[in-house]
Amino acid sequence: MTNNKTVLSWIDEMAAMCAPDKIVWIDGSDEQRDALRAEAVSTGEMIKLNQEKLPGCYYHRTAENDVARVEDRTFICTPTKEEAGPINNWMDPAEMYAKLKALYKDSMKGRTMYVIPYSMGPVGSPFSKIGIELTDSIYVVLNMLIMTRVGTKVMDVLGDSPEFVKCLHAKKDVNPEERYIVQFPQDSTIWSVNSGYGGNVLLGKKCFALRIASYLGKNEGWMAEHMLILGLENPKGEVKYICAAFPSACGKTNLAMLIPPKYLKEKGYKVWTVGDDIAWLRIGPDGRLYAVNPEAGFFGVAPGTSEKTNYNALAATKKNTIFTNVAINNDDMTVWWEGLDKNPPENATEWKGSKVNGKTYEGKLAHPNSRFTAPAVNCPCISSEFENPAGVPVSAIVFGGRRAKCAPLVYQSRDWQHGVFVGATMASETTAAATGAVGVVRRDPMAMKPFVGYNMADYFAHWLEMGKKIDPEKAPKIFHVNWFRQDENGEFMWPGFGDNMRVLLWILDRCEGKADAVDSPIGYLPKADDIDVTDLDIDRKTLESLLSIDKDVWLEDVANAKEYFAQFGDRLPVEIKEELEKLEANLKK
Ligand code: OXD
Ligand code: MN
Repeated sequence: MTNNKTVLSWIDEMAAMCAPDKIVWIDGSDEQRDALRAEAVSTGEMIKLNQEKLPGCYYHRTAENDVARVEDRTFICTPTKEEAGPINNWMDPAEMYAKLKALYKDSMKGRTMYVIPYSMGPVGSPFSKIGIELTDSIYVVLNMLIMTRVGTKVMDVLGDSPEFVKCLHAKKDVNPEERYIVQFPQDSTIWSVNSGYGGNVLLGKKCFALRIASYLGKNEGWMAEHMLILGLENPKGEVKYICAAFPSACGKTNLAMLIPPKYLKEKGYKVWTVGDDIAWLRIGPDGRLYAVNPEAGFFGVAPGTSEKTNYNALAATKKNTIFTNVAINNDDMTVWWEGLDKNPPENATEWKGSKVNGKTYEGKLAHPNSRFTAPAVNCPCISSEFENPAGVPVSAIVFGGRRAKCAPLVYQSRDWQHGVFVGATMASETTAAATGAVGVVRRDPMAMKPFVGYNMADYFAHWLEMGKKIDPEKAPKIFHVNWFRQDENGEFMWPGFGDNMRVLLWILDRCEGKADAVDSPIGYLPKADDIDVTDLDIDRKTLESLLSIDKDVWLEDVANAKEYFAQFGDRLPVEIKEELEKLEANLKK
């Protein structure tokens, strides 16, 4: 497929270490994909689902000890510990390479090494980057074919260039004690061993598109962010784009595929999905910020996904989808998970593989982190700009988290620097609803805590730098939202889901200078009258309370943030420190 010397000598070196029986290049053709599906079914690696109800859909079960990303075994191996920063695991690169080489040695004996050339972002777009993943897992190949753009066309674009991310994955015996997910940012290299679970082995996603890409972005003047991208179309047919970052389990996929409330739908409002997890952001020739989704599919959490909660995501899983660790309905070989409907299959196989009566089974039929890998093109609301190599212009950036008491429904930062501070202080809480206690705060700057490929303090500095390069007239406005505010009884005050559109409309009105706001110690708050509550069962008092701030709660949060920032020492940009001091002073006024 290629004469690229760097590629060929790297593959030779990796093959000499892993000792596969054969090497197979993945060309991106349907024929090869179909043959691999058949082979995986013949060995039991995949199970064929009902091809009439779910055409092209397959099932895979991972090892019980291998069902999620493993943050404690994920490393950023920069030459010095300081470059990786205080919140990443670090090991000296030479030491880590030596350790892993011993694990990879002969790991593919009797197996096939697949070579997957892939593009993150539309093939050939100036936004895009190329990776090559070597893996001994057909499951990985089939997932990569959905999640990225794969094959000969990618090698054609790469040509003789040595610029690609070198990704190596060996499944080995999935020993959790010897599981490593390792990024070497300076070498554009990712080594993953002893896992077969998505986030650890689909190396284009978190490892490349966030960790390695965030490092490349810092050096090259762009950004890789844990953000959804959506387009909101108004009745005049104008579409404005919003990028939003939320920690896991805060509804990113749901917001990206939102269905507007009935009265807005009738007026002609629509939402289009560009991406549900990752955004690559670059400054365009006109000085505006543009976003591309580097992925080609959705690797979504299945439980909780239903026609009601996310019609579009569910629709996307109806063909050419891989289901991992959900339950199987043996009567018709379809899939089921908690929250799909209220009708668990009687004749089920639960995620670990036992046959059970789903109606009386006490445990979970699907693993809480069970997933679907669905092609983005299946999504009914996929944006017409999804493949646009130039990306979409970003009007607003939204940060958010789960905050029972602290953050109001929405507020706007005063300017870019303040917006960066708002992102840097992002946090989410674990809930303790039973006792009514406020949960434990986990700080998760820009939702990048598990994904930043270098020192988080330098990452804040990079955000600040980017703000200086974007045309100030055209810079996205930065907001913070909280769909999870609770009342005294621990009840959610805001309905969420499709109704979040009402908040997005205020955000876009602010971007266009059409809506008013109240200045407050934390930033600009909406007036209750400016949030459209047509057809919504919410009283004025609740709405006002959603838009209020409790200074004592905020001062506690300031103290928590101060403690968090202290770990970055002198490396923390002064601007962040200044903003924190300003906030504290405002709250004490
Ligand atoms: C995540 C994911 O864990 O997208 O954030 O899978
Ligand atoms: Mn994610």
